[in-house]
Amino acid sequence: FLSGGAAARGGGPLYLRLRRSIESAVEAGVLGPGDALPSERDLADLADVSRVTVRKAVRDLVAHGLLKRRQGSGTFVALPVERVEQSLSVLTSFTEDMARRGLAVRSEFFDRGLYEPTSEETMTLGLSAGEKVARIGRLRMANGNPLAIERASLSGRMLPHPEELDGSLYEALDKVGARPVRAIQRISAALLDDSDAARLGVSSGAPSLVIERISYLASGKVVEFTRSRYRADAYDFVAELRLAE
Ligand code: 16G
Repeated sequence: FLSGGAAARGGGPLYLRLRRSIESAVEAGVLGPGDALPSERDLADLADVSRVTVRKAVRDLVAHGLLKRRQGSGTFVALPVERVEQSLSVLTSFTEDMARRGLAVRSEFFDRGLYEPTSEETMTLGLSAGEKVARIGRLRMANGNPLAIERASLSGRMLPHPEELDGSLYEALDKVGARPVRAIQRISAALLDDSDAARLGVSSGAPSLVIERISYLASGKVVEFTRSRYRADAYDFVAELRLAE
């Protein structure tokens, strides 16, 4: 797939040209999911570029999720992510959703603390004067695949120690009798910015589904205002529709 050398094709820096050649080979099916990439030295010979150039192109493609490195055995074309479906008609947590599918849940926290609320948070959560907001920022993964970035805001009274949250938010809320029973969800589309794209392992500017959930207690009090960004290539929302009565 590199016949004629990467340098022979197109313009721009060599490593970008090599990157494009590898991408085209995967798109055309010349290199399939799970296939091993030739060694760094072979790639350099085939494409007639230096090993530094090969390293740069491969590092880029690993960062963008097209290639995966396996310790000790080389670099492979990544397997396509399995799409996950979430029902739009039941109020469940991410942990419950993934557990039901037999997928292992893991979250990486990038934010956990009490803050001065923004006016949007004060309004949406109905915070009283002087009340802090608890913020939880997480990268959410299923079977090791990053699926979504979630930023949740809750009243500081409802979640006074956000830094102690380790597992499921809904489970923690359940323990204090504050598990939401109703939610309004809004879904829109947006392109990922550089930092969220890097966290999700996709290229910046990749599409995402933005989901805003405001959830409520039976009393009508707002529990959470959560803005999530789900990878558009890995997530489907499914709703059952019935004939109007
Ligand atoms: C879901 C909810 C999110 C909620 C979280 C709790 C959507 C779009 N969002 O991801 O609002 O905070 O579940 O999950 O479904 P946890 O109990 O696993 O922390």
